[in-house]
Amino acid sequence: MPEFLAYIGLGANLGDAPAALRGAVQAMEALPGAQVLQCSALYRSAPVDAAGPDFHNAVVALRSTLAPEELLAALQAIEATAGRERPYRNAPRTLDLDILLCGDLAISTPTLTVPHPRMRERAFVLVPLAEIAPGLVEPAWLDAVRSQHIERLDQAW
Ligand code: A4P
Ligand code: MG
Repeated sequence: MPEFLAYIGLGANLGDAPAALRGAVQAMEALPGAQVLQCSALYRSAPVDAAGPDFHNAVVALRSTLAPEELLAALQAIEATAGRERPYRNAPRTLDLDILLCGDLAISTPTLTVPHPRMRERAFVLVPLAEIAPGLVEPAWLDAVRSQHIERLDQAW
């Protein structure tokens, strides 16, 4: 598999969410076949199409020599280690790792859709993604999600 640059969206709104996101970055750094290149700041955001407490969100860029489906499996294993349960769609979660982009690949299989089908509707994805990869986010997309509350946290993480 040729290597590609993947962008991963991280989110959590149960338990110690910043610690869960930190642990996820460390686990991604430890993956054979993936190398974390960039991390956005940590953001706090109001739930979108979901219930429960505010989320913490971030986006990381990683170079992957894993195939996209292998990367998805590795990310799901990291979610499972963080105690992720799936009682229902969009339930509050200890850790959610979504593949946003895999280079310029377009993927549509029963288990993986890339680009992530809902990324353009979500400030909690677009704002941190624009921070580390401004060229990938069109100003009009950011404009369209302006009403979604998101706050950049200054804390190191
Ligand atoms: N799947 C397909 N494509 C992908 C992809 N590109 N990346 C499949 C990851 N997974 C992908 O995901 C369900 C199935 O999607 C997986 O088994 C995989 O085969 P899931 O994480 O188990 O379920 P989910 O969380 O209910 O779905 P998903 O897609 O993660 O939810 P969303 O739509 O991303 O929404 N509000 C704020 N403020 N911050 C958030 O982080 N997150 C959500 C989750 C809703 N509201 C939020 C936030
Ligand atoms: Mg997910």
